Amino acid sequence: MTPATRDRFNAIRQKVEQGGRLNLDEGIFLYSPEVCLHEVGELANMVRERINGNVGYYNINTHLNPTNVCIYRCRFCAFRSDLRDPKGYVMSDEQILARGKEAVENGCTEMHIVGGLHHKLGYDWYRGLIETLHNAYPKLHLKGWTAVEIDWFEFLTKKPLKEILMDLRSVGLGSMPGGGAEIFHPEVRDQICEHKANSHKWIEIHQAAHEIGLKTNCTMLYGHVEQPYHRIDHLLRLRDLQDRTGGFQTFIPLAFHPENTKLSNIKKPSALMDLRTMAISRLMLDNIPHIKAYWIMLGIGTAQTALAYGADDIDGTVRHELIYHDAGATTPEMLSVDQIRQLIVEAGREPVERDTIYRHVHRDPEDFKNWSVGDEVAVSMTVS
Ligand code: V47
Repeated sequence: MTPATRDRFNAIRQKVEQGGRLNLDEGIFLYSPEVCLHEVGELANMVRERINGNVGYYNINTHLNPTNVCIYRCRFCAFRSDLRDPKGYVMSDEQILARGKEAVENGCTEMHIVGGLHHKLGYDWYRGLIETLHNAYPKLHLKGWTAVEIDWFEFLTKKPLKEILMDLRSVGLGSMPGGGAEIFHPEVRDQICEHKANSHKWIEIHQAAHEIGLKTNCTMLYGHVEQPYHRIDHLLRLRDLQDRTGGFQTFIPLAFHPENTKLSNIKKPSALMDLRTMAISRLMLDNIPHIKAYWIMLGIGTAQTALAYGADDIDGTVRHELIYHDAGATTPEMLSVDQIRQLIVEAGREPVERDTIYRHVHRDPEDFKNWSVGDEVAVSMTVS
């Protein structure tokens, strides 16, 4: 680093060590290639250990994408289909229930449910799917429907957001995933997904969820047409909502996968960019307890490394993931529990199984499928 860059970085280091909050300019500065990535990582690791100690969290989960038919044509998406495209599908109740059965038989605590906005299916179909699964498998946590879907339900039902969210919760929705956030800034959003819920709507929906006590996650899709300014602006909007509600559990930076998308001319971000984004996210989001290195998207090696660059969670064992695999992800379709624990151990962290809302999961050593939840995991958000 040049002396001027070193001085500026040292001032940031001091601020972070004292529990100070980084601003827009400081965040953008950390993206400059002349700022040593490994020092940014070391700083993020300090914050990560302050908040989460030496733990590496994982869960045992599965995905359900009940339809890929979608009214929107987001340019980064390889998963969606037109209504009459032979690739389009809608799962039947039997298929959906079979997935629930498979999940429970494999000891899953969570099902992550997202799909497309199907032109011909009403709100009752999306609601009924949650109800059917929950009635059949009440212990399975249903983390479902992104803010983009909730926005669509608002359009379909013309009901207030909180009413919709409470209705979904009453039939078994446990929490909401963080998808659909992409990049909030309109300079970027208008280029990649101009028609869907805008940043204000996404934030309004997560705020409504938090206000009724529904926990949610948040994401950022990076590595396409955005610049560092747009990424930091995005993180600050999330930080601002978290200051107001405290309802976000984990932030997941999502690296763009270009294959089979309308942006296939763009190169996938490098592992170094992934690690830098992970570290900067940890540093900017000083009020979000967890940062997830989603191994499906990062690849196993980068996800392991990310556990030393700010991340404390690597998502789950996963099954039936389609969004990334349709876009060229070369990661396995799933990991066994032994494999996921081993990769956390290899990274020098202590593997801890959590449920979706970050409670410890205890399993009967004689019968893996017999599990119960304990206390919430410990996080320390203050600097002593
Ligand atoms: O919103 C879609 C992204 C998201 C591509 O909450 C793509 O725990 C890269 O939100 N390349 C859905 N990204 C996935 C998601 C998620 C994943 C894991 C955990 C959680 C959680 C949430 O995936 C979409 C979009 O941002 N996406 N296509 C693509 N080609």
